[in-house]
Amino acid sequence: MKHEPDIQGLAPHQALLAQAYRGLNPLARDLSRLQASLDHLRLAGGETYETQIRTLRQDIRAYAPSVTLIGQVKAGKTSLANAMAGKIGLLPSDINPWTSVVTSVNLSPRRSGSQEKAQFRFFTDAEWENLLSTGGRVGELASRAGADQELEKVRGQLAAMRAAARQRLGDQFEMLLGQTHDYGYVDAELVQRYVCLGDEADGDPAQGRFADITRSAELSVCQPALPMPICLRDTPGVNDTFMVREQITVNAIRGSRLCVVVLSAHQALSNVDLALVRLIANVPSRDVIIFVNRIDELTDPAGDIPEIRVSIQATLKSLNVPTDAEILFGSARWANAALAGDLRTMGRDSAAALLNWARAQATQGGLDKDTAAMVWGLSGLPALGQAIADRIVAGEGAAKVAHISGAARNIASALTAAAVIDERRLVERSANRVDAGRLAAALDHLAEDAERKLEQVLSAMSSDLDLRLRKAQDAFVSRGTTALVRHLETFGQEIEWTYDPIGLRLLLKSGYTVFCARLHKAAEAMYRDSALQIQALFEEAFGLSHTGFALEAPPVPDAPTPVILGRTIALDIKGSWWSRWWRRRRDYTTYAEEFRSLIEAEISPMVTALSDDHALPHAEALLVELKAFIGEQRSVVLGLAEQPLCDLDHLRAEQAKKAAIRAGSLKAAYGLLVDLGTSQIDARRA
Ligand SMILES: Nc1nc2c(ncn2[C@@H]2O[C@H](COP(=O)(O)OP(=O)(O)OP(=O)(O)O)[C@@H](O)[C@H]2O)c(=O)[nH]1
Ligand SMILES: [Mg+2]
Repeated sequence: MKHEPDIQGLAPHQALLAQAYRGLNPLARDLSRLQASLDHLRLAGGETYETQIRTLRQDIRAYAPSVTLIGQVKAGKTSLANAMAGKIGLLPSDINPWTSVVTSVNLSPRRSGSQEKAQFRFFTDAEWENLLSTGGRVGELASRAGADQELEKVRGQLAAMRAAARQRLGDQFEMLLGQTHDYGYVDAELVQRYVCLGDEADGDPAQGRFADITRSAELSVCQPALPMPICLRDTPGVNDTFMVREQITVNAIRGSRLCVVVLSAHQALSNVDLALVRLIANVPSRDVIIFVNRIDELTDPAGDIPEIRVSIQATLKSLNVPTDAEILFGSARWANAALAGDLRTMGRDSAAALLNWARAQATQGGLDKDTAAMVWGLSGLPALGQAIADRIVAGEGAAKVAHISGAARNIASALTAAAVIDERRLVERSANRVDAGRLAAALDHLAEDAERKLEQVLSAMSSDLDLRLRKAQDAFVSRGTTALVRHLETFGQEIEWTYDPIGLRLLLKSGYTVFCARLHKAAEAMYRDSALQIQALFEEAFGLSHTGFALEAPPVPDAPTPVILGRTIALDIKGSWWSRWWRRRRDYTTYAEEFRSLIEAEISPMVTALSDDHALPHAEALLVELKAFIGEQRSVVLGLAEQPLCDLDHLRAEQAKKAAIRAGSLKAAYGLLVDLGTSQIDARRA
C-alpha cells in the first residue's frame, strides 16, 4: 500500500487534493506498516497462520473510512463532493436536476485492481409497492392523523412519480425493479441517468431515466492524490416534505461515522431545517463537521461569516443540540475553479467576494503565493480535509489499527512460543506430547462458558433497555395526555395546543447511551477474561510460563449511533394537518384518547427500531467478536499442540531451516508492531 502520494508526479489539481488530505498520511503509514508486519509474520509462520493473516491483510486492503454529506436542499453537497473527490463534474450538480439517490463515491489511490466501476441498485418490487400503498412516511403519518388531504397529495406525488417512471421506462419498468446495473466505467452522463431527477420540461430525456426507481449508487474511481482509500456519500437534500427517501438518508448516516453537514451561507440554519437538525442531533458532535458553503455569494464574507457562525450556534442551542461541532466556511465553486486551474469560471461577483475574504484571511496568516493554491485555501477545502482526517485518525482509524495490530501481535506471540516449544523438544529429545484432545475440550468448555455468560449479560441488558424505552414512551404519552386535558379544561378547544417530542428523544437517547456504555464495559471485561484464560490454558498445557506469551484481547466494537431517533414523526410536523386534526374532533372528550393512540402509533416503530435495529445487532456484534477471537486462538493453540512430533530428526532439519527465517521475520514484525495501536485511540471515545 502506498502511504504518501508522490507529490512530484501529480497533476496540479491532484497536488491540491493531496495537500487537503495529508492529515491521513500517518494513518496510511501505520496501515502499510501493518501490512509489512503481516508479510513478515507470514514468512515466520509458514502455513499455520496463512488464513488468519490473509483475512487481516484483506481487512486492511478493504478499509476505507466513509464520510456522509447531508444538508439543505441546494446547499451544494454534490458540488462539494466533486471537489472533495478531486473530480470536477463527476456527479451532476445543478439547479435542476436534483440529487435523488444516495451516491457513494469510493476513491482509491490504487491504480491496479481497482478499475473504475459503477453499480446502481433499484428498489425492489416490495419496496416500491410499499412506497405506493402507504405513501412512504408522510403517507403513513397523514393517514394516522386523518389528514386526508395530505395523504391525497402524497399519493398524487407518488402516482406522478410512477407515471413518469413508466413513461420513461416503458415495458422495462416492472422488469427493472429489484435489479442492479453494473458498468465498467464511470462518467457524469452515466451517473446522471441514475441519480438525478429533473423537470421533464427542460431536461433531456436521457437524464434521470432510471432515477425514480434507483435506490443506491456505488461508484469506484481512482484518485492517486489520496494517501489511502476513502468513501464519500452524497445524499439528497433534507427538508424535503416529500420524505419518501428519509429512511434511506438515515441509513446513509448510519453507514458512516463522520457526517459533514452542508449549509448554504445565505440561508444559514433556521427553523425550516428542523428535519436536518433532528438528524444530526443524534450523531456525537465530534463526528459532525458543519460546512457553510457558498460564501462566495455573500457580499461581505469577512463581515458576515462571524455573524453566521453565531447564528448557527444559537439555532443549534435553541433546538437543544450540542453546539461544539466544528463549523467551517467555504465555497465549492472556488474549490472547483482552483481544481480546474481556471479562475475565470467563478464569475465576477464570486471573484469580488474572494478578494474580500482573502483580505480578511491575509491578516490572520500567510496566503499561498500560488493563485490556484490560494483560492483552494480560501475555498475551505484544505480545512475540511484536515478536519475529516483528524477525526478519522483519532477515531475509527485508530480503532482499526488497534484491532489489527493486536491480532498481529498475538500471532507474533504464538510464533515465539512455537519456537520455544520446538527448541525444547529437541533439547529434551522427547516428544513431551501435549494432550490435544484434552486441550480442545478445555478450550471448548471455555468458549461455551464465555459465550453463555456474555449472552446472559447481553440479554439481561437488552430487556432492561426495552423496559426503559417503553417506560420513557409511556411517561411521554401520559404526560402529553394529561397536559392536553389540562389545556382543554383551561382554554377549551379553540386555542391550539402543541407538544414537542424533544423530551422523548432525549429520554430514548439517554436510555440507549447508558445501555451501550454498560454493554461496552461488560464485553470488555469478558474479552479480557477470555484472553487471560486462554493464555493460562496454553501456558499450563505447554509448561511455558516464562516465554512472555501474552494474549491481547480484541478491542470492543463501537456502538451504532441512534440516528433513527431523528426520523420525522407526526408531532414534528406542525403544519396544517395538525390544526385540522385538532379542529375536526367533534367531541373533545375523545381528544385525549385519540391523541394517545396517535402518538403511540407514531413512537412505537421508532422505539422498536432503536431496540431491534440498533441495540440488538450491536449486542450480537459483540458476541460475534468474542466468538471469532476465541475461535482464532483455539486454532492457534491446537495447531501448536498437534505439531507432528514423531520424527525428531526431521524436526531438527526443519528447525535449522526455519529458525533463521522465523527469528529474522519475527524480529522485523515486532519492530514494526511495537508501538502501533496502543496509544493512539481517541481518549474521548473511551
Ligand atoms: N455560487 C455558488 N454556487 C454553488 C456553490 N456550490 C454549489 N453551487 C451551485 O448550487 C447549485 C446546486 O448545487 P448542488 O451541488 O447540485 O447542490 P446540492 O446540495 O447537491 O443539491 P440537491 O442535491 O439537489 O439538494 C448548482 O447550480 C451549483 O453550481 C458555491 O459554493 N457557490
Ligand atoms: Mg445534490
